[in-house]
Amino acid sequence: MDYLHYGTMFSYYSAKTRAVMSFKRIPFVEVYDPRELSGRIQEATSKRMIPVLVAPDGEILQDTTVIVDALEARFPDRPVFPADSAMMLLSRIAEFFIDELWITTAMNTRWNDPVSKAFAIGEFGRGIGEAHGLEGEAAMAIGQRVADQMQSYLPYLGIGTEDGQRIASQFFRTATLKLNNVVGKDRYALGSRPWLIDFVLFEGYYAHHYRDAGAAQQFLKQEAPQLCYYLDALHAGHCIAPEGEPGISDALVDYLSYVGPSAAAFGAALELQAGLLAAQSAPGRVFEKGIDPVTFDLGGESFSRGGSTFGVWKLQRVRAAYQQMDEEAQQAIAPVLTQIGWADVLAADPGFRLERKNHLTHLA
Ligand SMILES: N[C@@H](CCC(=O)N[C@@H](CS)C(=O)NCC(=O)O)C(=O)O
Repeated sequence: MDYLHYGTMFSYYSAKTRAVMSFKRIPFVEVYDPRELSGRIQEATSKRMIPVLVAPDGEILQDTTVIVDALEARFPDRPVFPADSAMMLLSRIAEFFIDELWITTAMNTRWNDPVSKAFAIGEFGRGIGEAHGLEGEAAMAIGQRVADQMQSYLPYLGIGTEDGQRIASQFFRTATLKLNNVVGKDRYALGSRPWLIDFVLFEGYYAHHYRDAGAAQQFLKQEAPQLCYYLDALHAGHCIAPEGEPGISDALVDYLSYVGPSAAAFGAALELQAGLLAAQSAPGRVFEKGIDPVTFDLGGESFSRGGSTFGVWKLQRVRAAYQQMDEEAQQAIAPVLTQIGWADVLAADPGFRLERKNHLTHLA
């Protein structure tokens, strides 16, 4: 039996795990079964989220970070983790950024553009409504219901106001033009073949900006054609030759120097708030909490949005990758970390540690 990947083409996070599996040439089937998701999968993971990966032996893996870590250990051929600790650190930084902050731009593109919104509601009807065994208007009504739920997150993501939408749009456009200088045909973030950082960037663009019809898609096709080529290649990762050593280009540093400081500022602000909550919580306990909006600099403008202790766990995971590096490697990458705005947050000691056990964030 093959792996079962519970996900959809229009889901932001599913793109990361699907592309990794494709690159690794792992046989898998993508399914979306609402009964399974609300039944045994939710029971096992305490969440109703996609993607979820069910292994041939029935093991259930939830969360893209957990899934990719497990796949890399089980399928070491065509690796996606660079052996070089500095390249891995940059990949983890990008992962925090794309998973936790860049999603704001993807939700903005999808739900605050009427063309994209209409397309997404249709996709939800076809993908989710029809999976419930419904057709036509009944399927579309389910699509509308899920769409309403997704749009209820917009204020939390900082894009419920016109000002927030404008700042997120500007950040999307500037970052995208810079990334378009990094990647292209046979050109990945770290060289001639993809690594984790590329699957993460693919997640950041594929389902919303690239796949939804609308203004962002037009912008990508017209202004960022190299990036479009790259996204197509990663969608068919099994065809990519795995040769080449990773390296850091000036164009990548330029891109990271634009997005990096915003990601670090967001992470630091969330961690500060999580520290206040941790001071009132018992160690060893489940620590899954929302974090009220924090204000930070996004692409040069003041921006506010909420977060979660889960996001802080992911930030601390980046810091752990830094702490595991030997001193020589830390010193060699120090100038780049300073340039991309991550030196301080990686060196900080927040005074508490989060861990993930049984699919949930815990206070250690
Ligand atoms: N941290 C999770 C995030 C997964 C996630 O948020 N998935 C979205 C779809 S792209 C979802 O299932 N959302 C359901 C909801 O928030 O109600 C991961 O990396 O897998």
